[in-house]
Amino acid sequence: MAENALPEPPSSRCARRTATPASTDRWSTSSGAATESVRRLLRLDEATGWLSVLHRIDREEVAQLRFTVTARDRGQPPRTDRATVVLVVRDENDNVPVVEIRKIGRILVRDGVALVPENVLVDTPVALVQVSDRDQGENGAVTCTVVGDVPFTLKPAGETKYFLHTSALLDYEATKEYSVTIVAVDSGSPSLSSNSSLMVRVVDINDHTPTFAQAVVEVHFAENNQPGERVVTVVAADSDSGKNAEIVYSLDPSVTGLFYIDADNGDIRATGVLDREVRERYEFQVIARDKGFPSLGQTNGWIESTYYHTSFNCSKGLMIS
Ligand SMILES: [Ca+2]
Ligand SMILES: [Ca+2]
Ligand SMILES: [Ca+2]
Ligand SMILES: [Ca+2]
Repeated sequence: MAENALPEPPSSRCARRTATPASTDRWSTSSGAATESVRRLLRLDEATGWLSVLHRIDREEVAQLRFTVTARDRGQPPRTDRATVVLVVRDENDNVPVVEIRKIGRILVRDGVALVPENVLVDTPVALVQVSDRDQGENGAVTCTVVGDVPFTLKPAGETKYFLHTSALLDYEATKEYSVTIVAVDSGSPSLSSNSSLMVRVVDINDHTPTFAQAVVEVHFAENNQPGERVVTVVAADSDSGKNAEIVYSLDPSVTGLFYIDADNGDIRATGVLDREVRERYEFQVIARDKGFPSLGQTNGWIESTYYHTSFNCSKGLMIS
């Protein structure tokens, strides 16, 4: 009989009489391990021997019922006969596929979010996708696919497992997160499907060095300045994020004592009073470093320096850049 058959419509009668009514006037099921389920789910018409369902039977709970029917006549002494009935519940496709997304390797996956460093190679597995479907046969055979234009793809890793791989390089500076939708479809007719989502957050790696807008800047600065007067401000940019983009400025040691720089904002100031007659030109480098660190030891000491060549002319005239 079919799973989920409605209780007791005439068409759902599922058992045949095991003896002719003429020779029978009483039916009963025998006691045994299955009795409780049998009595809960089935009804036997003692007069006719028709067996019908009392409740919908869920094959995923009860796949088969086996019981004995006894026919007894009214003679004295009564004579009986017994038949074993095996009722196999035919599967209906009534369960949608279930997808579970789990951690794999060193990629963190928690609460539907995977944290994937931007420097992973193409074809890196980022999550394990486990599928299940409680139905039987084709009704429980599940196929998974990734939908949409995302740099991830599924590769089968057994009948019920897939690895979610990267299919292109990631770049945190271009795209910081992806919503990956996985559709699971069973092979039932009609088929059932379910959608699951994994949010992939791309983790920044320190892969950009700070850069100055100009490689060389010439500044004309008036002599007889105030000590500590600002000469110029240099600014470098870094495309990374957080610490990977925080910049520390420093000066070439050759001008230590003559000029100093604010490590955070790039203001370069003259320490003392400059005298053009003593020296009229200073040329030195400015260094910008970011505060990035290697991620998981995959790169080695990503502290980059960028040199900024700066010339200062001390002149009576004022600053011309
Ligand atoms: Ca199914
Ligand atoms: Ca089913
Ligand atoms: Ca950086
Ligand atoms: Ca980066």
